[in-house]
Amino acid sequence: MQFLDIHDPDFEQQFAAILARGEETGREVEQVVLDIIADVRQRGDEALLDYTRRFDRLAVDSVAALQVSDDEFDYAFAKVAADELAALKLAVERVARFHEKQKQETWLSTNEPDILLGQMITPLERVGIYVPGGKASYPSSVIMNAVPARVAGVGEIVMVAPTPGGEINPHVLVAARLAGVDRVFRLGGAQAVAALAYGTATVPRVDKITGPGNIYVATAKKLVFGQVGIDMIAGPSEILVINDGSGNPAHLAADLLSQAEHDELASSILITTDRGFGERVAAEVERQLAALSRETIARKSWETYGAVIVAGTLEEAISFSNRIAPEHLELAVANPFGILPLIRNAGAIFLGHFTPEAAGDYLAGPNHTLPTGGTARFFSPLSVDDFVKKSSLVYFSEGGLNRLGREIVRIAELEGLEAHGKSVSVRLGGGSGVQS
Ligand code: HSO
Ligand code: ZN
Repeated sequence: MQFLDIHDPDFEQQFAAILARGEETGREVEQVVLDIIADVRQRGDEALLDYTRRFDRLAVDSVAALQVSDDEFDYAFAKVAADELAALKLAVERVARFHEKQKQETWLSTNEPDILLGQMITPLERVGIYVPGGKASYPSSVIMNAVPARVAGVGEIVMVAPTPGGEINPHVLVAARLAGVDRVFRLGGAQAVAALAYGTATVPRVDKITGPGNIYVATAKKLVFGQVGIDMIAGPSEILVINDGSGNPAHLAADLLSQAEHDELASSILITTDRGFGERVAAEVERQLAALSRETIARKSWETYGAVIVAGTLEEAISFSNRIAPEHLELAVANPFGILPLIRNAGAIFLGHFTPEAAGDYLAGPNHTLPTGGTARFFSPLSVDDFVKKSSLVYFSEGGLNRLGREIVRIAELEGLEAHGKSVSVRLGGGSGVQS
């Protein structure tokens, strides 16, 4: 952890390493992924079986056998405790309710005579959700990806998850069912992304792929973009906490660690106007770290990419935050709503001393798939918008075309596009325009 002062002449330099995290480029990864995509396009299911045997140590003789059966779903439900099921159900309900509010309606404006203009909203037909295997296999991420798709009205939600050795996390399956996932395949890595992007005999081609994954998955998503839509390329998670000396250092230390435990590359930063408070938080982090089950990951993250920064004023802290554009921003100050209008860039904003980020990670309602690495400057959280598309609607009656036709022809002429102009002028000037 670095203990920094924003007024230190070396501050920018000291902070640079934290900003640069996770920036290593994966040229070799890209080549490996390109080869896998080409192979899946060419050999389809056969290639999927080969890679799944090789990378996931799972040997079956058809991709259909990789699809999770109803019996397996039943078995998963039987394994999940009643209170766990209740918590997951509550999360699905709350996340669905929040995302319902994001829905946009098709509209048609009629405020001009003879002309109707509008925008039609159509859900995507089929989407694919990637769920990582291993330690980052989170039921909450299944909910955060599938629920907005369902609320948007997506026709079919296909989920893929690597299952080394065949084991699939029962909570992930239960979350998938509760959130409205239609089919689950035990597939992962670049091969799963390629299968969803291009389709194979067994895996259906989707219109968009969302969900987090390792560097191979992220690279594959980038490479298939254009063939399909993708959500965003998520980098390592981060939190920035703005503090004015109010609140409890132990609480803020716990918040910083909740992000640090995700990943060695995660970054947790406190910026406070109160040096003494900052010191107490740093000491608390040390104390709490020792008791964490994921101490090794959290400690590595905190030591490498953690920081406590002392700022002169809250305004200074806020302008630093706006520059960082954090994925998660906690306003751990006495009057969070008072400073909210000054915040410009942040994926999700948690207001006040009783709103730990974890509330938003799980069930407050908003999505936990958020722009990372400063991309909150121009990206938004995953939402219903990611699962619909818009079509523009244009209707001119004959009167409408007569009214605007001359100007259309003018612009066509100035662009030297004669046929464009003619497609209008042949219709202008009286009668129905229909030649008999
Ligand atoms: N904080 C993570 C999401 C998550 N937390 C999943 C717990 N499970 C990235 O925003
Ligand atoms: Zn989290």
